Amino acid sequence: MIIVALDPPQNVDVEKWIKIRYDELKEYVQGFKIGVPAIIRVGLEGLSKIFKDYSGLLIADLKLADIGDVMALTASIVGDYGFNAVIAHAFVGYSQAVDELSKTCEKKGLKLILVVSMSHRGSEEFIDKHLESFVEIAKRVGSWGLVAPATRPLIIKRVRELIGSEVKILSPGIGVQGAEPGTAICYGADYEIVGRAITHSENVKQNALKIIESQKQRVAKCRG
Ligand code: BMP
Repeated sequence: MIIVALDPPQNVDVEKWIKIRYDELKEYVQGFKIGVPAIIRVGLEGLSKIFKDYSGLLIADLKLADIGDVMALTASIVGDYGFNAVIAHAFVGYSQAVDELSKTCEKKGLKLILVVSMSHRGSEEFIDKHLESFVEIAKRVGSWGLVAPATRPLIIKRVRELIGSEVKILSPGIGVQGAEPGTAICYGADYEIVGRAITHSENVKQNALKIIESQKQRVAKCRG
């Protein structure tokens, strides 16, 4: 299960870059995650045209971290342009923050995904110290999914123990950041988020298929 992170590099025709990757990959992956670089360059109007017929996961990764009203407004806007999931930070807390966002997500039919740990080393400086509280917030608001790092799979294992089996775990860090395909799923994740290892390669489709195959093999091994 793969979600492709579409983060276009600077010197490309962004809309074309995204469209080509969307067309080549949509049959093989479960979703696309669109981050700040693509959203600010293409705009929501342009993105909604590219993805208009897509029925998989379409995640707006703005990593919201604001007061509840503003996060709710932002989520509502991206929902109007066809996104069906949003990512927000849990560290802003429950009251007047994630609680309000979660209500709007529910109203708009958006899947809420909360970041409880990140794939870079700096996550250990502050975020990871509060892992259990962040998972608690996710439980309290009935979050659809959580982000936890493939680069530190023991965290995924811990998050899975804490959250139970219903909530989805999405794990970035496969490929360029060092984790092997399948690692996160073996430790309890549902989806592996893969960006540059697929999108910055010469043959996008071939590379995606290779990663999907290697994910399958690792998962088959770890599940015995
Ligand atoms: P890549 O596979 O190219 O390293 O991309 C990873 C993607 O996952 C990026 O879009 C990044 O914003 C996102 N991400 C991450 O790398 N670590 C996190 O902890 C959370 C993320 O959303």
